[in-house]
Amino acid sequence: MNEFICGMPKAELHVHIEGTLEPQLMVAIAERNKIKLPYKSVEDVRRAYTFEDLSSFLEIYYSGIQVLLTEQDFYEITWNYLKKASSQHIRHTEMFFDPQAHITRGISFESVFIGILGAMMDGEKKLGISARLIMCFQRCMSVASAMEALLLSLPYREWIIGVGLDSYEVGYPPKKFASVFARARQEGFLTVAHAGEEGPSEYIWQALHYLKALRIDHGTACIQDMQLVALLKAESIPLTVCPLSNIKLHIFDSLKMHPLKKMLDMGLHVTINSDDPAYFGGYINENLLAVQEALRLDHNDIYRLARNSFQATFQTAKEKMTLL
Ligand code: ES4
Ligand code: ZN
Repeated sequence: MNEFICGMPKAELHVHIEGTLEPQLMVAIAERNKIKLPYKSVEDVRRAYTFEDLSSFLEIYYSGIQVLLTEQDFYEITWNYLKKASSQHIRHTEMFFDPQAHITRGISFESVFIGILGAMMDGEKKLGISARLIMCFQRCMSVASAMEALLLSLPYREWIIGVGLDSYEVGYPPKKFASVFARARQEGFLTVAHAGEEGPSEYIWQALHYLKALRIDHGTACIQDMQLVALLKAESIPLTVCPLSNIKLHIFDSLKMHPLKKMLDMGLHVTINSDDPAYFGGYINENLLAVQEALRLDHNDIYRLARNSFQATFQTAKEKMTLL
């Protein structure tokens, strides 16, 4: 079973590039950029990675991001992730990045984007992995700030497949960003949104209705609302579930309590993803291995998860053929 899980081709649809910054690379980049970290060693960084909830995680995550200054830094984190992804038999990945977290620190959109794009091109050429980018707006920031990021991205539109919504969830309903998402759709971006991670199922309704999200990131709160489950099934909306993330952020008490198997059995289009692998203790294979064991998934379940991951990509039917 473990070989089957690790060796099968898969797609990853929910990973934050900034969340792949491993402690070792964080320390190395901090040294190069002459930034003083609040940690004494790599072990010290790892020890800081215990979280009570989404907010306490995001504080650490945004503080880690501060070491990223140059195009080279963005190239390196992306390249590191793509090497790791390829070693785990990920054939295709759709990666989030958080431009506002960098622009607000005085870093140009261009440095962030060009660094990431360079690694994506090398990934395609040297590793044979196909990678796409989704730009996330931070829901805790203003609509004007999101619109500013959207406008800055327009010169690079052909290399950014979609827009998403992330960061602090409770108290920040998706509805607020309807106008930004409408503009993004007009400009040709596809749309996704984090919803129903820590927040209520109502936010999933809103993401579908007001943002026209084509996929929901996390979305586990849907199981509290059977009408919503029926809609997600009827419309085949993929849910990009991140089990280790959910446990680290105490969304569920343990993997055994995770609703993934229930969601599969209800016929929902779920996929498994790593979210912020450097912070949550595992990449995609570790997530799959952990849920397989905790929820006693069989070969059929695992196969469905992998098949779902390819079906849910933003690749065209023709492009999908080349991934398998
Ligand atoms: C995130 Cl786990 C999670 N949730 C929401 N926003 C995020 N950004 C990075 N990781
Ligand atoms: Zn996420």
